[in-house]
Amino acid sequence: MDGSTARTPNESRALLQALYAEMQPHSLFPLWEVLASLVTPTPRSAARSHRWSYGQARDYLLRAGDLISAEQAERRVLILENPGLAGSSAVIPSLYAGLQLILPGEVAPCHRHTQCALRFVMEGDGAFTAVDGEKAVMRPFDLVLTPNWQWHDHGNASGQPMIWLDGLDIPTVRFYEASFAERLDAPAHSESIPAGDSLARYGRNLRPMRGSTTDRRPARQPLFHYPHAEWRASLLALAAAEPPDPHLGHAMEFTNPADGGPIMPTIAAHVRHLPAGFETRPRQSTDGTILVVVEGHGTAQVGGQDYRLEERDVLVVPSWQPLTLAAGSRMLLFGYSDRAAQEKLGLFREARS
Ligand code: GTQ
Repeated sequence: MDGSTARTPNESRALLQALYAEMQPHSLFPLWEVLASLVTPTPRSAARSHRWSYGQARDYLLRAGDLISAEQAERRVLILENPGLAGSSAVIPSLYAGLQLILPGEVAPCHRHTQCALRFVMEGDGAFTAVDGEKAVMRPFDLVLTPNWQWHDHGNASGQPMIWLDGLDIPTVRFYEASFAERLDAPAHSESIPAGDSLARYGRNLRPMRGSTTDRRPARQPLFHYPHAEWRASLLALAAAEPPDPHLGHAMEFTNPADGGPIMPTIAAHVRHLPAGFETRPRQSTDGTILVVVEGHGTAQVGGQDYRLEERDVLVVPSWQPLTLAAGSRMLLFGYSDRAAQEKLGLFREARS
């Protein structure tokens, strides 16, 4: 018997509702009620675009600096939480951003975790991050990595506060439920290797000969310091040689010298140059991106929202929201995103108009 044709639509609806109610206690649900919201034709992000004014965040961070030490806090950081992702500590669904302060004489104790991290220096000069006992002395707008499961501590022997932006894959690791972390018994790792050693060994298109006893760093992540002086010179040389890409301006990605790919397995990072007066064409991409203004000022439009951008401001651009940037003066920007993970998963897409 064909039961469905014998019923009115209202009867069918009521029977379905009764069926759902019976199934629910057994953790069973009808896909057809939710399919359209699960498999969307284009990305739907709960994340919102947002700009953090650096000056405002800095004031709050310095006030926290008066009230809690880096040692007490383990990491003294203000989280840049996306206003559309309340309670998640995430800046986009897959990534985290925070502003970390280390005052003169302080140490953020040594630990390691399965989350990988990048640091982008916002201000201060001469504090350090040590990775597996090797210090990288940090200068403004340097990029420093702490690849996953490597011991790291931070310290500041300079006379000024240092503030940097932390970019971690905390939400990605949470999604995979793969977080492990431990503290070292000592506050700092023994300093077995001279500061800057990895940069000299692996950062100049050279490496200790494979198989030699001096090939020391983990093979897959040999380099963890990308100084501002170096990336800026490369970017400006590119800018002097060619007109900008209409959608990106002049843009260069930081690479892992081991394989030429992104800097870490989950996070990609890049820098951009926009000539004064240049306006990019709109571009969408699936990788939610965090941008930092390094030099200059301008405006951004993200999915129809307008933002003014000043030096050191931080802007988050969620997945698939069209972005245009307009440079009021020559602009240099740093950005990081989850493109590295998305490319491995075959998910990354962009659209240019
Ligand atoms: O410096 O290791 O912003 O473990 C969040 C978690 C920084 C760090 C953060 C961390 C760190």
